[in-house]
Amino acid sequence: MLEFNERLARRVFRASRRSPEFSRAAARMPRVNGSIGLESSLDLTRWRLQVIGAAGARARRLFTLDDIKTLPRVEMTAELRCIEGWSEVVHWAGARLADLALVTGSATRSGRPADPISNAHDLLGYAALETPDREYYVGLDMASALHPQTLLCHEMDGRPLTPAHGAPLRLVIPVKYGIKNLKRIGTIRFTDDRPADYWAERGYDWYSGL
Ligand SMILES: Nc1nc2c(c(=O)[nH]1)N[C@H]1C(S)=C(S)[C@@H](COP(=O)(O)O)O[C@H]1N2
Ligand SMILES: [Mo]
Repeated sequence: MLEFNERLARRVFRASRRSPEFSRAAARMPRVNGSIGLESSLDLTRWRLQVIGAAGARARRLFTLDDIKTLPRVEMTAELRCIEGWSEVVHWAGARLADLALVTGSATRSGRPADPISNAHDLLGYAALETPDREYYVGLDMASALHPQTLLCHEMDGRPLTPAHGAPLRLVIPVKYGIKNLKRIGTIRFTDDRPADYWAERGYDWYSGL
């Protein structure tokens, strides 16, 4: 049933269909929810975001937080919706995952910058994200990963992310439930194989679209 729903949802998914956004004044701080993959200590001076593309193409690149900050800055006030039944409007700042894919060329088979409109067949199928210790991991379909509201965030409510909310860098993806909004990203891997997903392995919906 979940897979049937996913096929339907993916057919009607459009990059132009946006999750609702709100005024900055409507934003609150959400509760801390989930600490899987955050329990081990993290040396922020040694942290790097590892981005891995298809084998053969430019395979592996490392980014510092300052590198991420050179990408166009995006601010967004959107809802974080947890599958447990609560939601909160949150103000975020960061960079689009699509812009990182553009710079690195790691989301395509050819190694060229991702171009979902005129070169869609060159895109790999999925993005796999995991914490540095690999304890928490999520899989995303490529259309959702490259959606314009899918952000790599380093600020929340106008301040740097706190460790409990995913410092130094977390995923914010309002077209998905909270479970996909992975905190403390270590690695982003683009692949044609459907990635493992922590909560899908425990019976939740792999797609988890909103
Ligand atoms: N690394 C990691 N990321 C995670 C989780 C987690 O347990 N570990 N929980 C997820 C869930 S279920 C939700 S609802 C959101 C909550 O984000 P918040 O703690 O910033 O409110 O983080 C998501 N990202
Ligand atoms: Mo959640």
